Amino acid sequence: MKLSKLITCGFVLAILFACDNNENISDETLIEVEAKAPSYIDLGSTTRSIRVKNSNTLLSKPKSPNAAQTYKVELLMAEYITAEGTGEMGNTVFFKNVGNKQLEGDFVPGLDLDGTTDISYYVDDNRPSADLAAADSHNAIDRAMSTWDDITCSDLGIFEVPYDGSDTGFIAAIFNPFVDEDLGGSFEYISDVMHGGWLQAAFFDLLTEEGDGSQFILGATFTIVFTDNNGDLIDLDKNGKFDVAWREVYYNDTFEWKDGSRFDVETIALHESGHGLSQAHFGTAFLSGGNEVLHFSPRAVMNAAYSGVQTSILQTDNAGHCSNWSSWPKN
Ligand SMILES: [Ca+2]
Ligand SMILES: [Ca+2]
Ligand SMILES: [Zn+2]
Repeated sequence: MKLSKLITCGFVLAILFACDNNENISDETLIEVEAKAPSYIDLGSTTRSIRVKNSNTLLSKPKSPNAAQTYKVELLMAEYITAEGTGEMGNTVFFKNVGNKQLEGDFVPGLDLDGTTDISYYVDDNRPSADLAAADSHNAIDRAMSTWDDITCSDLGIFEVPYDGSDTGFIAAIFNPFVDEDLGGSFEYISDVMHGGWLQAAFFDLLTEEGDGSQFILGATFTIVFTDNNGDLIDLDKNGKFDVAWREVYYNDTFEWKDGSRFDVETIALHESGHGLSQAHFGTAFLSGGNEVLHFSPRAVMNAAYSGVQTSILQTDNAGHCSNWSSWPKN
């Protein structure tokens, strides 16, 4: 090994492993991959009025207990995770031109469309992957939601809205005019975190400026936020984050999905549900010479690329979750 390479390796490995012996990649040059700046995709106006029953929020009081309330919402952003061998790293895409104010979103107590500060989720079995029975994917997503619910610093009371066969997906409905196939969907609120199922390449291609997103995006979580009558986004609790109405998760059926091995549904569902619960990507990525494989330091569920089956929460995931949720619903 040349001295220069030795120095480079030693330096990078010192960051990565604090000089631990690492037999697997110690002989490779690791190059830090800089996170890309968020991109902006123009889908035109995504603002829609939605009608929600049984919701009593700070924005709308029902005249009678069961009266439907009207809210204005729109698509703010998406975060996507990539397959590890593609050399591409996950990124954030904005659909609302917010200039330099690229703020993220967060749930607000008192703006609960399901009428409770507990976190509801739904799994739409209408869009299964080509590779697994809908029940197997559904169970994997249930396990992922339970894993987040089991974190002891928070009390989210995560509960499932039972699948009822209805045509769900605000995001699917928003993207429908831009693709040839019918994505289904409806401009409706179903739950705080909605797992909308598996979609084809054309949908994921729309998530990158180059139109090639389906080649490396495994899954994406979309943040839908409240907007006022002027079309301005709301930050009712003034915490510097746009107020989230709900989030939707979609999985890329271009890849082969598995239950327990690459690409593992529970692993990606755990990552996407982390976004569903307002966590951003975490960890510095390194590319090892020659094989386009990304390594992360520290390893976390919220790393921006898939790097093997990971169905438990790691330290930084736990810390990020707790800083966001430990005082919920008192913010
Ligand atoms: Ca809720
Ligand atoms: Ca806010
Ligand atoms: Zn992600």
